[in-house]
Amino acid sequence: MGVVNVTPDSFSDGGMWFAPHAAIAHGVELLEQGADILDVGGESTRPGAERVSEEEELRRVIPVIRELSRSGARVSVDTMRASVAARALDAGASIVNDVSGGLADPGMARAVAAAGVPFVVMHWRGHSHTMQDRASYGDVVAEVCRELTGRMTDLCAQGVGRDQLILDPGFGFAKLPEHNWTLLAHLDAIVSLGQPVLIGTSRKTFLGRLGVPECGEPRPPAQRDAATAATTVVAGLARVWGVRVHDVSSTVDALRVVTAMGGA
Ligand code: PMM
Repeated sequence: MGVVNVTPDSFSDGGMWFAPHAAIAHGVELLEQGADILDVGGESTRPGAERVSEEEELRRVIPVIRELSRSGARVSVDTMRASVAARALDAGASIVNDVSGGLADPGMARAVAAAGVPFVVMHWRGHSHTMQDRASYGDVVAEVCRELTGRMTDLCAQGVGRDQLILDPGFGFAKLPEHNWTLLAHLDAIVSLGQPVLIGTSRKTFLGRLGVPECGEPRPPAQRDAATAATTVVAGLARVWGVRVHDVSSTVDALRVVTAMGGA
């Protein structure tokens, strides 16, 4: 899954694809590099980010989704708003990726149930401006599994089909670096919940801290792709369904390594 952020302020590529034509061209490039799905989002979820209005989110994503879908791409919409999800599906998207797993908007479950499309349910404990205050766990793997299971129960009770659900442990969302590493080491626990699993480690800060002294600044996001590819190998070996990444070329190579090993 290649990331198309139509935002001025995403942590890793904010502003680079903000104009619709730039976002569309970037999406086409990611497809050429081997992306199966393009994830189009108009709201930054980096730690501390403020929300954008619904109108602005629609203005950012709908033309990009319409054009990329028209050209044959499989598109997911990265949104926490039911109204944006519904409009995106009308414009050609076929997957809803909600980092709040349906918690941010009480109308999301109904919208996704009515549409019958795949729904990415990410582990989430609150909006970006406060989420890192909630990064407190006794056993992060057990708690993420329990909270994702709770979301599944709740969503199914609201009419969403179990076969629609894709689970995501939410790397970087209400997680400290040690939580991210523990989750990466135990992806099998998330996979064993029985649903397809998506992960989004790409260029996240915990990777930028590798090899940097504790008091130093993390490496800039564009220098985190080799570490991202290493996490993709881990994910592939754990048999996750998908990886959400900024750099598709290195991801495809990483997955080729996993596939080649599988055939050996
Ligand atoms: N991370 C971001 C945005 N959307 N969606 C899913 N399912 N999983 C993630 O980990 C995730 C996401 C934030 O990263 P970005 O600012 O680079 O898009």
